[in-house]
Amino acid sequence: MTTINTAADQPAPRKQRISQFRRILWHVNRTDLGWVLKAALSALHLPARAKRVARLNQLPTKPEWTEASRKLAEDGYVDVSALVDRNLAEAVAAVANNKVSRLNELSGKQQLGHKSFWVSLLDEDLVNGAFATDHPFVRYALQPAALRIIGDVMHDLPQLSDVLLTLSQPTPKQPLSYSQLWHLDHDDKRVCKLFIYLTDVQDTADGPFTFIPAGPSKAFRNSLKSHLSDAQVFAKTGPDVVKEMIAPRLSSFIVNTARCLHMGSRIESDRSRLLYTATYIQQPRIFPEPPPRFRAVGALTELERAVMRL
Ligand SMILES: O=C(O)CCC(=O)C(=O)O
Repeated sequence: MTTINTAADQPAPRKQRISQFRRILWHVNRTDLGWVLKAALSALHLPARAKRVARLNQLPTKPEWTEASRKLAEDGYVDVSALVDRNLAEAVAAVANNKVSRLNELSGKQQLGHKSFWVSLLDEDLVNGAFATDHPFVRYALQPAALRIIGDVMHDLPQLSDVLLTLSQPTPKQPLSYSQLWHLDHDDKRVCKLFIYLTDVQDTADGPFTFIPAGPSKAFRNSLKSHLSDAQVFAKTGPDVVKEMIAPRLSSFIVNTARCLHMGSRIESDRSRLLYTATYIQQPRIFPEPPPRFRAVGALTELERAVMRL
């Protein structure tokens, strides 16, 4: 008897199997099943977790940081402008202003082309996709106040996943897209973002970061739909729960973007908005770990190394 192998009998090629695996993770991560997976992964790495928690406990603590953590845990957001290091924020702003002054040169080289309203200006600072750990954007994200406030919410030393500078510009006559529409972040189950406004955001025309606090955002959990219109959102919550982050330049805030439905960058007419973002997750990551985002330059503490997985 001759056996003829059809394409269907063949094992799926490795690349295809990986992408099927990712697709399953993508679905699981968006539902409460993701918490079961997260717990199982954490159980497999208990000694590493204990070490990270011990490191978190080495960080200094202050009553106002504890209060900020409580608010972040309860509402999903907190203004930390008065708690973070103003000099570090100024250093971030200085780098950002330099980039914007060279906008035409840099946007020509831009690699992240899919969001026309967002210009990524940091590509030139990367070596093999990684930031130097002495870069002001990384130093801001590593400050003890941020790590402690987010760490106390995650009950774990946070992992710094990425830092980003985005210039949002008006896109007249184009339909809203990507993060201009309402969404939750699904980088992992626990995601917190630390932002700094690097331009004044005075009113809606400046395209503020806009969100629904954690409580009313619960209505959007366990959904496989990615990006929602105002009509779809307001049909569930009404518009009154919406908060716009209207705040001056150098204001800094933390949002649990996995819990708070959010959108922004709806810039009108002649305005533009410059925003710094640091993204933190809790280890172990649900998705396979991406290539390193940071490269060690200068002296680093063990705690900082742990935060960046170096
Ligand atoms: O541009 C904005 O304000 C929204 C940003 C956003 O959606 C995000 O950082 O996840």
